[in-house]
Amino acid sequence: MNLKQTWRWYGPNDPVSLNDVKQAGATGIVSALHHIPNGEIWSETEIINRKEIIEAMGLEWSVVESIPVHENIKTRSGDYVKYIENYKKSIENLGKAGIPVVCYNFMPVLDWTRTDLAYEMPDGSRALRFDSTAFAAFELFLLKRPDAEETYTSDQISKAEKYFQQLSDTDKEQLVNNIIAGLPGAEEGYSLKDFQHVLNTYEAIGDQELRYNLYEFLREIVPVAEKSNIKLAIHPDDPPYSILGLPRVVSTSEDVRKLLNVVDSPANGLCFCTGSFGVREDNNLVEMAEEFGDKINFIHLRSTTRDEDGNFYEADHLDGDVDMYGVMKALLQVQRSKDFIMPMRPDHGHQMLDDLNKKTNPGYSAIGRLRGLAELRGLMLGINGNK
Ligand code: DNO
Ligand code: MN
Repeated sequence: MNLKQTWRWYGPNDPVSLNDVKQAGATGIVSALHHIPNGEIWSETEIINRKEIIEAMGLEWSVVESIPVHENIKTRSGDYVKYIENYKKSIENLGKAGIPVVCYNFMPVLDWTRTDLAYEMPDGSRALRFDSTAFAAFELFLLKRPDAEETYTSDQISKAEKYFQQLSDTDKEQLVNNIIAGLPGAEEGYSLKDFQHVLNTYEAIGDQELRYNLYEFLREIVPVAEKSNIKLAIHPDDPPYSILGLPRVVSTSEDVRKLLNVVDSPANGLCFCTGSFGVREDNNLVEMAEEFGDKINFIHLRSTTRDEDGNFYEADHLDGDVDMYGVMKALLQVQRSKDFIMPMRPDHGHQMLDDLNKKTNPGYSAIGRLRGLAELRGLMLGINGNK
């Protein structure tokens, strides 16, 4: 079968226009109502407004990415009951508007995390990167998280210290912002002052507790999604390992297996993000595509180059450690019901060519993603032939 070629669009303020998206050859749009505060209901009117803007361009709103999950739901504290009810209402309203897929994630405190947003590649383009020494320098010497030292070896600590010493004040500020100010799509951003306070809300929440909170959330929202004809797609942890002492519960195949078993429904599905899962060597992406295929409700395709210290950078889509050919082949073989074409999007791209002179959303500039989509489309055609 084929995949639906989609493109993430941040709404009317996105520097990449819907017309640009059409020229990139995508037919579906992935979008969210970022102006609605986290936790509030997405009204039918707001949804219809966005839908009309997209359809006026001859495109389709294929996926919502994301309805953010309020921190109180993840910690099951404060007003979480109200926030779950609001979440259900937003799902129902999206169902009424006929939006087929809703993506979300359950990462504590931070959404995706990088230390460097302009890592220079040998060809002069710029990539996003996670450097564990830079991250340790942030955690140990800028945030000064009380228990942080226990999570590092003495070797890592001295490396981080050396790294920290050569940073200028501007570099330090930049590093803090890269990590906690909120990357595109992350609905929450923090300042160094608030950040430790937010981390403290997870004091009593370990792996088991976070899992429980996710599974309880699924038990509540999956039936509503199913009734509303919506397929949910949980985005994996990025990076797929614990950071800042916080638990992570969507990082491995075993995590996915468990959460899909909590509620057996076509509505309880996965966003198969190859770039995120691919940072762990023990995640065999081809096997995962085969095993979870009928529950993959949304696909993010990108590659990463990793090393054994947990460092990685975002490689070109057909380069790096992801076996994109194998993954694509496995995905194209997945059998789904006739009325569902799995939506995929090129997840991120390098800042390159003319975009190097523009202010762009990190990872979401036009030309790098256009290149990614074009390569992926060619790969698809090469595998499928003229089917
Ligand atoms: C990471 C990316 C992110 C993602 C955000 C919001 O792999 O896909 O940009 O979109 O976590 O969902
Ligand atoms: Mn992704």
